Amino acid sequence: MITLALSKGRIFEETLPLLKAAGIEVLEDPEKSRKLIIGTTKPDVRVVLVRATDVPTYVQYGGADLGVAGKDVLLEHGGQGLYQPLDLKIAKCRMSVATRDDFDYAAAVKQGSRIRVATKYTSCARDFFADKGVHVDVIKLYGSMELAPLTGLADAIVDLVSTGSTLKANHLVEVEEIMKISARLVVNQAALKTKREPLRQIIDAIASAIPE
Ligand code: PRT
Ligand code: MG
Repeated sequence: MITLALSKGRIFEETLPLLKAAGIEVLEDPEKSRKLIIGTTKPDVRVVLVRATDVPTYVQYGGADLGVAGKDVLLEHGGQGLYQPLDLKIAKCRMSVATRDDFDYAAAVKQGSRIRVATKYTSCARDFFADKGVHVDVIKLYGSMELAPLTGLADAIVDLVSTGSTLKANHLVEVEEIMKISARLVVNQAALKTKREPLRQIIDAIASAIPE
């Protein structure tokens, strides 16, 4: 049995065409069913539905043989025990610094002021500002980051941006891009040895279906 960990929402939706190319179709719609384990048209392949941030953990400890996770999630997890053979080029966005539109970020950086940064991505944020030589106090949040600059909790946030409409709706502006983000295929390193052939087949078929 091969177990693939996916998260509901955009990762699931955008992985479906890649699986189809590998001859794998899921037998249930996770938005309609409450099941957490879904069968596929390949009797020896099943999908488990987990939180996006739990995908690397499932694969690391062998709860799943492979999974799909955003680069943002993988960087925060650290990637231990994971083989990352493919950039799937799906669920694309960017990780950026954003502030209130009346906050002078460039001046704060130039003056060497301490900047308070609220984010779910504490590790990425610390690395980014350390590389720039900017002093920051990083505040860990689990969601609704946009609220932090509006309430005075923080001067800036580090969050994912795709269309920019969430920032705009909250009178925030993107002041610096940290990195481009897309989802990766991750594979348990031990499974890669014990289930070599079936995993190789799936990885190769998915590789040939990655969008440009
Ligand atoms: O939502 P939930 O709390 O269940 O979990 P999650 O947010 O971890 O999962 P999900 O499905 O929302 O995101 C899974 C992965 O999709 C992330 O890890 C990213 O790699 C990727 N991805 C791609 C995104 C976005 N685009 C994205 N736009 N993840 C989140 N967003 C959010 C962003 O955080 C912000 O709140 O969308 C909002 C911004 O979108 P725009 O279009 O308004 O700019
Ligand atoms: Mg989300």
